[in-house]
Parts: sequence; C-alpha cells; structure tokens
Amino acid sequence: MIYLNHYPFELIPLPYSYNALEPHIDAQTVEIHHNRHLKTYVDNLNAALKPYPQYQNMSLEQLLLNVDKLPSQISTAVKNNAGGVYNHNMYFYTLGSAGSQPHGNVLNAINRDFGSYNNFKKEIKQSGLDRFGSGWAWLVLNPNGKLQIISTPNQDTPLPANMCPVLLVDVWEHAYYLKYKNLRADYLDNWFPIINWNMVEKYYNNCAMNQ
Ligand code: MN3
Repeated sequence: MIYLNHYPFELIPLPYSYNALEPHIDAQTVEIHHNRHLKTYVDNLNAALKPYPQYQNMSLEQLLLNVDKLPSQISTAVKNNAGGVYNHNMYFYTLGSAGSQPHGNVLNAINRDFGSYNNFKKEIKQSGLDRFGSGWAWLVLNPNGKLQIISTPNQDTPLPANMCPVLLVDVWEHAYYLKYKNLRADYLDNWFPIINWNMVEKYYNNCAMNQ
C-alpha cells in the first residue's frame, strides 16, 4: 500500500467518496467508520508508540507479529489498535462502487477450494453470522496454499496464525447498525455487491507469491 507503514501512522484517505457505497452502506456509516472509528485506532496506536522510538520503524504487520515481545505497558494497546488500523485499511481498500465481479486467480482458487463462488459466499456469510459479539470474517490463504474462511474476535488478525489475508468483512455493529440495525445477515448480503475484486485479486496474488 502507498501510505506510510510505520509510526506515525496516518488515517488513509478512502479511494472513493463517503456515498460511493450507497445504497449498500450509507454515507453516514462510512464517514463515522472511517473518520471516527479508524481515526481513533490510528491516534491510539501512535499514542502507545510515542514514548518508544525503538518500535517506531516497525510496520503494522511487524507490530502484530511481535506483540508478545513488546513491553507489557503497551502490548494490549498495540494489539488492539494496530489490529484496528490493519483490518480497517484492508476493509476499506477492498470495497468500492457496486459492479465488480470476481475474476482472475482468486476466482480460480475460490472455485478450486470452495467448489463455487456461491459456496464461498454462503461460508463467509455464515462465519460472519457465527461471530459472537464483535469481530471479523476473513478469506485467507493458509500455509498449505488453500483458501479458507476464518473469523477473529475484536481487532485480532490472522497474521499470528500464519494465515495471509485476502478479503475480510467487519461485523462489529458500528459497521452496519445505522442502516441495518440488528440485521447482520442483511448487511452481509449487501456487502458482496460492493467488494472490489481488483483489490482482492491483488491481495490474493501477494499471498500466493509469498508462500
Ligand atoms: Mn469497524
């Protein structure tokens, strides 16, 4: 990605306007999600790292893979807030105006590992529904080179499990509550049409190349 991937972390500008995801995700939800929720993770991560110049060159990925080696005073804050920044950057980058279709290497791999795109949709939707409380559903490339659906709580990432993220969906209530209230399933149905498959293809190819 093109943003500065070390301290001081920045709020990434969205590659689309706040209303670009309408009617699937309303402009107010996108604005609050980006400009308040994500900004808070960025600010809190920078505040945690500010007194520790020795960690200020580490990327989000390096921080998330080395949380256990950080001083106990900041390890929880770094885990939660670096995870919050990492997850939301990827979430916003893999969204866009409706109309993108799955294609390329990632579609081939989805067909290979799930049987069909529809099976993939069912499985990741169910994973998002099954996540109790707050968290994420993910499409990841596992260490055996297979695509897999997993779910993480809170702002945890698949990185410590050696899973390479390809696509994710936020199932915290703040991602959908203004428009969908408690209907997480409706939000998930409305997430599929606004996935930016060009970006998903890039994430997949990066994962596959680094295996
Ligand atoms: Mn969120």
